[in-house]
Amino acid sequence: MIWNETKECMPREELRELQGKRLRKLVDRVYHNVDFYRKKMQEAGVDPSDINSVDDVTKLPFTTYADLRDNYPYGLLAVPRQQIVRVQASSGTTGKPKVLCYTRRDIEIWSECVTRAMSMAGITRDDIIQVGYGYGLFTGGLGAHYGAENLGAMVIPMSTGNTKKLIDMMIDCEVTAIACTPSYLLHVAEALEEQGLLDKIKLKYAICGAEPWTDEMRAQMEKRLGIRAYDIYGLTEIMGPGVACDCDAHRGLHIYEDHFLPEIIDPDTLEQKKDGELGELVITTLTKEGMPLLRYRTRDLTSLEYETCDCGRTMARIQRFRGRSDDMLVIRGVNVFPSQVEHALLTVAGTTPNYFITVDRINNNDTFDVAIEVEERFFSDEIRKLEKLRADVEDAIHQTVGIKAKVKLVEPNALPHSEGKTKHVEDRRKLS
Ligand code: DLL
Repeated sequence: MIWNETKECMPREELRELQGKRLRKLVDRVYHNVDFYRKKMQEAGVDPSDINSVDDVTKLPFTTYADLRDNYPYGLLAVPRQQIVRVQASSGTTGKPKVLCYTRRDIEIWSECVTRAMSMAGITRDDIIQVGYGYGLFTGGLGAHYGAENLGAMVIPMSTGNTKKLIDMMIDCEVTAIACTPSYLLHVAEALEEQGLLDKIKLKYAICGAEPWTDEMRAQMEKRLGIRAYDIYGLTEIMGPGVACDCDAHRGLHIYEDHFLPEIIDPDTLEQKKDGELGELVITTLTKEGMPLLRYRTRDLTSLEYETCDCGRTMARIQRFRGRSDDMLVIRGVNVFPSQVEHALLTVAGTTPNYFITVDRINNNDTFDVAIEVEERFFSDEIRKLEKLRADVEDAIHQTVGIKAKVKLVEPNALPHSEGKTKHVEDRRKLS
């Protein structure tokens, strides 16, 4: 079903006009209300009156994740603080999270985008949907929740961390749809198989995202669970889940272009790429009130296709993600920067900054291993001390990053060293 046909199937010329109108208003708003943007535009020699259509977007300055961090927490607000009704956040490269502030209208638009995504997946008000994304600062839980309620479906706010309860309620409450990370859904499928409960579930749809996944994973979950699975994309900085979602045609994720203006750029030259060419996805938030962003560099590498889809939607389609242009890892749906791990290690006495992270996907679960060189003396000490150090390091990483790593302590010089840039990460997951 198409939730908002007028918008989702709008002829492209009309859409471009709408985008142009919204872009003009947005630029005017940020220029007059956000010091950061006024300064940036002045430095770039652009005045709001220079923006007359979507094509003029290239005149505008980019916004990066570092800009958000430097203006933490309220520096980029475009409305008085009193108009903000919600804050969400996600982890950053250092201790400070990226914080996003929403007005009531922002929450309404976010909910509608998630509702559009759920409708695209075939979910209706008759469905019973379990939300298995984390509730809290992470946008997954509350984002999916509000979208499902807006649709009129019945929502079970499971959050994460209790698979047994999720399975019990899935069966008892006759759950028909689930929203969670793809790797977690495969974990649930395994648990159902092991317990011989597959024929007790009524599940029909899954809407999965927050981490990269593949067509093979989709095929597996569809076959094992007897469902249809859809991909949902989003990021905290822009809004949360529901920036884009794939339809039955599975030809890419439709981005809701009436709210988000996408571009693909070359991450080195910052020049716009042509339709269909691979590059970094950049998004301008056309309608956001609380913390609108001009040309936000997502760091996600992909391409855009514009021709009308078999489903009738005219909105551009984001193609398979090919990774990121920075060093951020998404492990079990959580954003992890190697610098955060380094940060955590430095808080534990006896460790050195020589570490190596290995990420893999085994039985559809992400593994997160950290090897770290520690001072020689620990190896001549009692085992108990070494074990205590290992537990302290695991604890420090968990506190900083939010997920558990398996830590291995190694002797000085056991890890590869280089004279140039030291490689700290190996991601063995085959996702593209
Ligand atoms: O992961 C929002 C979200 C929640 C999306 C639930 C979908 C479902 P962040 O924690 O800020 O927000 O992480 C955003 O995760 O830049 C991508 O690198 C990655 N990502 C998110 N969805 C997908 C997806 C949420 N469907 C970062 N496919 C993004 C591939 C994804 N990568």
